[in-house]
Order: sequence, then C-alpha cells, then structure tokens
Amino acid sequence: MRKKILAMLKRNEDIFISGEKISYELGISRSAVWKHINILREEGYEIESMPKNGYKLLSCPDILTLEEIKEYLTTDFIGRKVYYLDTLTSTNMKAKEMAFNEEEGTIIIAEEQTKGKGRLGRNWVSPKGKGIWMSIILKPEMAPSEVAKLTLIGAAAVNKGLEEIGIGSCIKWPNDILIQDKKVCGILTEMSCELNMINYVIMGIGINVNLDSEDFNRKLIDKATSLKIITGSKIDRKRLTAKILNHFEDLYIPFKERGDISKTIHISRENSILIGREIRIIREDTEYIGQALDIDDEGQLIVKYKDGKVEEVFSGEVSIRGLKGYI
Ligand code: BT5
Repeated sequence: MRKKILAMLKRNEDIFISGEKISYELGISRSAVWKHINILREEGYEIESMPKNGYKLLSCPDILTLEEIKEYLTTDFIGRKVYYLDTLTSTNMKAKEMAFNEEEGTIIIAEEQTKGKGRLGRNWVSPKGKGIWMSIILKPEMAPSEVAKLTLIGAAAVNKGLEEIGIGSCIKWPNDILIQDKKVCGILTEMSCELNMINYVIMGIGINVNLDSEDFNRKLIDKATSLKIITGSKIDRKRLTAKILNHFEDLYIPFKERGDISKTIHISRENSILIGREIRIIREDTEYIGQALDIDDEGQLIVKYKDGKVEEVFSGEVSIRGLKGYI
C-alpha cells in the first residue's frame, strides 16, 4: 500500500494531492493514508501536508529501493525485483540463501555490509549509505566453465554506467574498475553448479561511490578511491545503480542467448589498464612476470613471459598486479 501511495505522490510531484483522493483511489481510510505518509517520512521522504490541500512530495531520500531506481531503469528483468536492506553481512551471502527460490535478475542491495566479501576470503569495506553494494541473481543455461565471462560483463557494465554519468574508468582484468590507478569497484562472481549445469550465479558488485578518505583504512588509502573523492562532489547512487543494471542486461542477453560476448570483449579491450603493461601474475604462491598483450575473444588475458612464452590466462586462477603500485 505504501508503495502505491508513494507512486501517486511521485506522479503528482510539485502539486498537492488530497488525502481524500488517495483514500478513495486506494480504498483505504484517511487515517490509514496518514499513517503510511508518516512511515514514508520516517524512511526519509520529505512530504508537505496542508489541511485543505493534502500532501505534496518535496524530496526523496538517497536510498536504493526499487521505487527510487526504477525511473532510470530500462531493463526487462535485471533489477525488476529488489530486496533492499539497511544492513547485511554480505549481499552475496544473502543472495546465495535466496537464489533457489528467486527469479533471474533479482537483486539484493544493502546500505551497509558488516562482512563484505572480496575474492579468496578477502574482505570488502562497505560503509553505510556511501556505496553501491549489490548482488544480482543469475540463472544462465550454459556450461559452468563459461561463468568467468560473466565477471567481464559485470566490469564492462560498470565501466559503461560510469561513462554515462561522465566518469571515465579503466578495467583491470578481470574484476576491478580503477580510476587514476586506484580501485573504485570490485566484482565477486560466485556460483552453485552440478557437473554440467549451473544452479545459479551470484554477481556481487561493490562500488565506492560517496566514500570519504576517512572511510578507507591506512592499508587501503593508497590503492582505493571513491567517485566522490575523484570528482569532488556527491554522486547520485540511484541513477548510477540503474544505469549499470541497464548496461548489464544489454551485455548479458546476447551472451545468455547466443554465447555472444563480443561487445563486452570490445569494452574490456578498449578500457583495459593492463594491455601493453608489465604485470605480475600470481598463481597460488608463485609469481611470474610478463607483459599483457591482449584480451582474446574468449575473454582470456594473453600474456608474454620473459622467456618469450605466450600463454592465455584464465581469469579464475590468478591475481594480477602491476610491477609498481597497485595495478
Ligand atoms: C573484489 O575482491 O574486488 C570483489 C569485491 C566484491 C564486493 C561486492 S559488494 C557486494 C557483494 N557482496 C559481497 O560480500 N561482495 C560483493 P578482491 O579482488 O579480492 O579485492 C579485495 C581487496 O580489495 C581487499 O583485500 C582489499 O585490499 C581491497 N578492498 C577492500 N575493500 C575495498 C574497497 N571498498 N575499495 C577498494 N578496495 C577495497
């Protein structure tokens, strides 16, 4: 019911709508309308009320509910169902609990994660209200070996979403987005599968949107940044969330339907921070030095080692670092 009242207020933005009209159209009492309005106010909606004129929506809170992101959303199924929570241990963990019973495209978003996860058991700093911490539930019918490519789709979607709001970024194959050589976004793809069949994939995307320098601990400050730190102003999280989901769906559909990942590969190459650079490739406990030559049509990184040997590196198996600094 509250969603319906909010939708009516949004449709009539800038004008008053009477309590009587809301109660008549929704078939509830005027005191029930009043109660819902007060709950919306508690959620952060600024609603003016005048005894004769009714209610007027003045402003909406900076929250990532479906009601708030949908005006920018152009997708068919990605992000059309949103579970929005104030706090969670990890959106990926929650998504895994829910995945069997949810449809493809459902997303879990939290304002804060108390145990945000990176890859290989690493942690992900996720302070309240300042980032986009979300997980998308996917159920592609393909071989489990194809799943690594989904990470590239996620990274390309973030890169394009940022571009649309005027922020240029680089992709550090396979799962990081960097600006000015510092990490603003990381992606964690997890899956549950049988031998030849995927049960579900969880695509976790973490973006440092409005974090301040104080939000990063001393170890992170040299290698992480946020969009706010880079641009010097607060960024609209709702718009960015929707734009990333729009691009994600655009890139995901051809891959899911025809195995076509060409557009993603094009974006990954064009915006790659690795291609042409000397890199360290860390596989388990051993480190190799080589030059990143290209990303091939299958999304693998082509590396030339010091001894001249050329190899395709599969994303699941390595960590990549620059020779100097983080990248
Ligand atoms: C990643 O791992 O980059 C994947 C991060 C995925 C986070 C999202 S948030 C929504 C969803 N739910 C989750 O629980 N996770 C996903 P990795 O490449 O392993 O990088 C982790 C490393 O990045 C850490 O060891 C830190 O050094 C650094 N780090 C931690 N928090 C960071 C942050 N907010 N920004 C930049 N770097 C960070």
